[in-house]
Amino acid sequence: MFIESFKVESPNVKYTENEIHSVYSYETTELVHEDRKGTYQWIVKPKTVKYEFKTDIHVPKLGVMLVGWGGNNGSTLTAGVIANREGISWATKDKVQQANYFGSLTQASSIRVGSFNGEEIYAPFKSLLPMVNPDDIVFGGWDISDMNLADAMARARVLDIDLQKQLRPYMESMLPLPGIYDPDFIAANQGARANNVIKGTKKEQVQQIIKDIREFKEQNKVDKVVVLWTANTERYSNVAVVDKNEAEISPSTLYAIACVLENVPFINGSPQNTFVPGLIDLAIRRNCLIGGDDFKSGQTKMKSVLVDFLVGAGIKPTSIVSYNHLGNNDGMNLSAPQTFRSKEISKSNVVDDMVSSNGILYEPGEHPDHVVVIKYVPYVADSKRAMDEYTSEIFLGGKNTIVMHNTCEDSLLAAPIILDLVLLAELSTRIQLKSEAEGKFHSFHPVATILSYLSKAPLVPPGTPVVNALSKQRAMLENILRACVGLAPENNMILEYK
Ligand code: NAI
Ligand code: DG6
Repeated sequence: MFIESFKVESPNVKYTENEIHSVYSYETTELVHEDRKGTYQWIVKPKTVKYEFKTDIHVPKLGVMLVGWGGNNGSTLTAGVIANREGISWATKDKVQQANYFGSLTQASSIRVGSFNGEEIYAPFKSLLPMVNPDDIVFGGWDISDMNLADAMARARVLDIDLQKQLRPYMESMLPLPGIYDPDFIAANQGARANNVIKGTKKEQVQQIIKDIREFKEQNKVDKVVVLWTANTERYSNVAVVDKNEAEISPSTLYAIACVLENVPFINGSPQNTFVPGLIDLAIRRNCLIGGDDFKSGQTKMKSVLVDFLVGAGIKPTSIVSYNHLGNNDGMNLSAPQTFRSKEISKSNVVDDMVSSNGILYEPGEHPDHVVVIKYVPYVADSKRAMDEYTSEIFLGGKNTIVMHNTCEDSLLAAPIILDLVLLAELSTRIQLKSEAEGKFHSFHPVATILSYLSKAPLVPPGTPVVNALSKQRAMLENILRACVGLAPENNMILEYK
């Protein structure tokens, strides 16, 4: 059964005018590694740590500024939110289609609340805590191409034409602000669209971005802004210093610096190393949320499910070959070796945690062969083809090969993920916590691991394990939000019926 909402009643949870306060018992383990007369032994000690969570329930008016607003993702997301807000429907060759938020974890997925009369009860994910309604987001942002958003939507060739016609009046007046352009960081083939760029030194460019954010906030009367990079994939950068105007500082890092200085959350949807060590330090010092990297939309999402299943079932993946072809501007940009390399790295590291979790299947340091190929084929436009071959060793030396072929508009997968990223980033800035050992409430660590489910290469604070397995990432996110309303983690034990 599906219910729309619920309220928790518990001595551990208090709802006030301003916040939800919960007291939470975190059941965990402490590991001790003991040397007993030359024989090492692992001792596992269950332990309970008391936490308190405080969630501010005032949902702000949210502004979202996209870097690369006029790209396929940026224009598709903006169009999709307007279509939902305006309740637009349109004719396709199959039926009359209503706008929806399918593909968004927060808007279109559910959580299990419990059992009632022998039936499982589910509620919308978004009913867990007060969240911004995506229909109310004000969009803005930057693009090195000056095309208005209606024309950008047409250029993207993603949405049905009847929908585009209805959206055009809403989007024609939306103009991206000039962006920071450095041809050294993206493919040379992008030069033709760079007609809307910020001049000046790197320091001046950062100052301009700060000014843009302030003006956007003021003009649109929004309470909070989140900035998200959905611009071209850049090549990896080396470490450098802004004040010296050093060439190695990428545009994405400059936007991120501006955001951190302005205490505006910044999320990186592309694979490059925007978050260089100095920037991570700055974000930690200023307690400003940063998150990324690279949207986990299709092939990688599948991989982080399938390899988790195989390794979890005691089956040994030995070769993973992932081939893609696509014909959108992202594909064109990725046809250059340096930008491809950034994507190759982020697509290739996604099975490491699963492989290292099973020492029965893999020797220390052993890895499956893992190859990623991306080709640019203009004709297929945004409709990306992803073909994957997984070969595994099974019982008694047998081999099992699974082949998948996926065809899908890339931007229709990415847009709802962008939405989740900004909604969850905003929500997480309203949550405070403290453990029994801590005197004062504090926010989550500024490096937002809570966003891992949505990222191909989750950025984590130094010394924190990286989790790629999709089910673990979802459980982490859901269980943290459940803790904020005093609900136990979903353990799937269903002991009531045993
Ligand atoms: P796109 O090429 O259509 O859009 C990127 C936009 O960024 C373009 O309009 C371009 O003019 C603009 N741009 C480039 N450099 C800029 C800068 N420095 N400042 C401001 N604007 C700039 O690409 P698309 O398809 O929208 O993808 C965007 C990014 O998201 C790419 O890096 C892609 O790899 C990444 N991504 C996409 C996924 C998907 O499923 N669509 C999944 C994972 C990542
Ligand atoms: C080629 O794969 C283009 C990329 O930008 C991808 O479309 C994007 O990173 C999505 O990747 P995945 O692996 O999540 O489907």
